[in-house]
Amino acid sequence: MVDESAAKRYKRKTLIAFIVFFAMIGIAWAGWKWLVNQPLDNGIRGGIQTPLRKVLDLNEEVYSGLYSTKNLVKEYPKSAAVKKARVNGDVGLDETLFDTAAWKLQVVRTDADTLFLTMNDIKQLPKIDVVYNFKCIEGWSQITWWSGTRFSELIKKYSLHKEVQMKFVGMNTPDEEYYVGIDMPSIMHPQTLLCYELNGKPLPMNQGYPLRLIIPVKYGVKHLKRIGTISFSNTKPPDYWAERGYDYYTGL
Ligand SMILES: Nc1nc2c(c(=O)[nH]1)N[C@H]1C(S)=C(S)[C@@H](COP(=O)(O)O)O[C@H]1N2
Ligand SMILES: [Mo]
Repeated sequence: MVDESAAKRYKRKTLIAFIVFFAMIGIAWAGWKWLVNQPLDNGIRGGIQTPLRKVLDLNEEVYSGLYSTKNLVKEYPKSAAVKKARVNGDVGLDETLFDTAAWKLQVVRTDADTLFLTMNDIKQLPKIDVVYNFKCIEGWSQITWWSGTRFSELIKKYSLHKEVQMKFVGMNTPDEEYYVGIDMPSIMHPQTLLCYELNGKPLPMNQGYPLRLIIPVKYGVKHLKRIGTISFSNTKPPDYWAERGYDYYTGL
């Protein structure tokens, strides 16, 4: 008698456990189904579902809000810099298509008149060195020594007052294959350089000759090599790696 009811209870419990178990699987499956069926955000390649993108955007807002331009990235003595800096990423750097002699930096002003600057124009601006720990998102870092002029000197020298009121700066390689978007506080940061020297010598071709961006407050992806065009906008300019699923700001 006693055994029988115990067995019955046991059977019922097992049944309930099974029902709950399968219900959970059902819920998880339905949730997953829902997520994967959500529209993708506008990424070119690895686009992600909009609910996931919303979480990423929220993270970005939190971090860019915490980030302060008053903070300087740690600097090192020149002697601490690597003699042979690692080369990474060659999008937009096809040498066979690049006319070194014809290169000019194009600065597109908001009223649509474009400045064309030579390397000589840029070298007239105050020159500084920045020695810092360059970090790539792929998981390597190294201390490197760069020289050039602060981005903010360009703004000052060419009276880009209207432009600096904008929220973002966009940069492209001359062939427009690689491009980045940078928030104004980061591009105006005192350690952000229009850079033309590495270890005291002109930039090598594969590291962005004649002019590249050095932006210590960001990961490597934002350090566009071989600047062709600079533009200003209130909306996020297209960004090569953001379109491939990376965080837009990639701040440190
Ligand atoms: N034009 C261009 N700039 C670029 C890239 C690229 O592929 N093309 N890669 C970026 C990435 S991911 C990194 S880590 C740095 C590497 O700079 P380095 O080659 O001087 O080490 O350049 C950035 N700038
Ligand atoms: Mo990188």
